[in-house]
Amino acid sequence: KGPKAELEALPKPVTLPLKSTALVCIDFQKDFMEVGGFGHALGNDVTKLSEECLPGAATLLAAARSAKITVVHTKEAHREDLRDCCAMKLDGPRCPPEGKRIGEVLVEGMGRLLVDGSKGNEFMEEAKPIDGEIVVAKPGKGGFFMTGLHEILREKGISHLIFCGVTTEVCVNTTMREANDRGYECVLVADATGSYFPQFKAAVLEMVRSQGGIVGYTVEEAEDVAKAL
Ligand code: C5J
Repeated sequence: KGPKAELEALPKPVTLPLKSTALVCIDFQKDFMEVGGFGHALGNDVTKLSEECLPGAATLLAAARSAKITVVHTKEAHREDLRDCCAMKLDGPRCPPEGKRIGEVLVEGMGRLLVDGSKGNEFMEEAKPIDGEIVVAKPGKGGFFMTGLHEILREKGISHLIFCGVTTEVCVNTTMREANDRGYECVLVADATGSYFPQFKAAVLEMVRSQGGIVGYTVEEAEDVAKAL
């Protein structure tokens, strides 16, 4: 019942019932997309990410807002006292030369790495939430871990998720797999997701849609999703 969107997805077409579809924007934060953030602290070239996926994300957001579908934004964020950051994560990925860890400052003006409320933890302008949209702060890579996201989506009767965000092989892939296990139909939009590693992004897209859509579906262009909505 109600309006539906038909998507030319891979490995097969998918039908999205709009009332029960949500757009999920994963971690479009300065921490991953700007110099001085967490992605930079891990030794990545963060400069290409915005160009790669923000125009696509903005297209999806505009389409979702005009179709009035549910919009969710996640952010990877820790509390100021880091009590929600386990020792493994705190001591784990650190890269030379600075070797900064979560909660430390890499570049003045960006604030503490991955800490809620710091400049670097803010959303990118092009993918900022607006009033009425759901914002979920997550201490892990997956959007469902310690967040209540499943309960929020269930209460709204959501069954289908359109995914965009960064980075493709870390938080986007993890969240999609969590969603798949919880029974959501998942669609990943290729030009609205970004990775520091093109080969990892390509591998995720291929993995997701392999074996008849083992973790979900993929669509190449946000514009095609926008037209369908
Ligand atoms: C990472 C993310 N890469 N949002 N987080 O640590 O993908």
